[in-house]
Amino acid sequence: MPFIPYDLDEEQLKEIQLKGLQWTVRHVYDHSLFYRNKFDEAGIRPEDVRSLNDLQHLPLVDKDDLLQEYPFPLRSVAYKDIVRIHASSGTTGKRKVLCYTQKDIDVWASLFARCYQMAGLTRHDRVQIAVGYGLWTAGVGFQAGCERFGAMAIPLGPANAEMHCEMLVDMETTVFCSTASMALLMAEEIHKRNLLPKIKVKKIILGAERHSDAMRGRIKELMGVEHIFDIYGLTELYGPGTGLDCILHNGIHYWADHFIFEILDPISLTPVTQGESGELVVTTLCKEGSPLVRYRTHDVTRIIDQACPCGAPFPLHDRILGRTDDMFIYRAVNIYPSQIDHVLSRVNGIGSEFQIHLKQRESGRDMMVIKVEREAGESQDNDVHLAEKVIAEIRHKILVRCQVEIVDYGSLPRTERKIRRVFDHRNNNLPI
Ligand code: DLL
Repeated sequence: MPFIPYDLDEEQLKEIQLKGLQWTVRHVYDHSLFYRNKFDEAGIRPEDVRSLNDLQHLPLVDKDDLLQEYPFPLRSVAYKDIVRIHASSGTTGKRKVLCYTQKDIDVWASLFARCYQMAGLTRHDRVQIAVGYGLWTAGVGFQAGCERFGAMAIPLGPANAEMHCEMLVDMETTVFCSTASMALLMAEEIHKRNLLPKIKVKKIILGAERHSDAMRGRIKELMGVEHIFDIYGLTELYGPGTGLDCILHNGIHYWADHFIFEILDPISLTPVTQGESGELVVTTLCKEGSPLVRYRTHDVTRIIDQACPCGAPFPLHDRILGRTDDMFIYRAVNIYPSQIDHVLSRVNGIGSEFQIHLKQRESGRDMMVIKVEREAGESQDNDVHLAEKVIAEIRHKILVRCQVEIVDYGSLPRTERKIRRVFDHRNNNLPI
């Protein structure tokens, strides 16, 4: 199957990146007032970009720029050449709207087809798509990629559990695609209905939100699948499908012939030491409608500096570890939800689902309450001991005191979209 160019070598990749960077900078300078102003302010002209090293001199673009330029931020083509728009799934403020030319749509479908190839699908696979369609890039991204790849798309969208179960059985679905939250919801539903002997799902492709090892473990166990693949992407970068882990699961291979990924320290905005984690900053190499030059994703990851034995010529980045803007401050300590997740994942007897509630006592002192589910089948008798264990681990690993409430398995909300973990009730400071 021709989607992944296995014969590409490092030198060729660099050449493609330089050409793509030069094309992009020229394209946006000539066609977008926003970019032209930004480059002029920085004293940079397109012909100044002579090597890949010159990328670091280009100004950064942030999500505020997109909001200010609403409704067509970064637009670098005439309106008549825009064939579609998508918008981010954000819940507050103005949406981030991005525009696509026909070429953008085609490139995106081909890149997505690579993801299916990377996951080892064949044209005999039947792909049930359980992510939302519409303004969000998810549904149409999974579907166009599936059609380009040549497998059978079963386009349900989030639908309801009943319908998903029915189609999983009747269509003999082999691959299930969803958010991590939805995959958990479905895995529990299949278990509850005792459907495992009737379904043929071998692979799950999930993304759109960070998820823990505990959550993956639970999904894998309940759905009896061989592989869970992590797919990354964001609306600004076409949508889902910027890369996927291969069956060796060493990290996410990203399409470095279409994007340049930099990892910067989110405070100093300078490159981190090779292999360190930091904020992912992306530049597109052939995107026409809304190209990105050094766009701050606010997602935290690291580049994994090793060749993967699978033979794919594309570099690896780690799973998304969190977002720089997810961080909250509790009793003067900076905490990412992923740190809490990490601690919880290693305590026996609790499930994968949790919520963090930040409150303020009358004394003005902050309080953090972690609600976490007891593992399925565990008795309540052990709750006090479990809570003490979690409190001690949080104190030991994150150096803060908290309260812990152990709640029934299945009592915290499940969602088919992205799940919310942090509820900040301090000064009516909702939500994170
Ligand atoms: O969530 C695109 C997508 C849909 C990706 C379905 C994968 C599957 P947005 O709504 O623009 O687009 O949100 C993008 O979601 O910046 C990350 O913070 C988060 N995200 C996406 N994929 C992952 C992942 C879609 N695999 C934002 N792991 C990104 C962790 C992810 N976080």
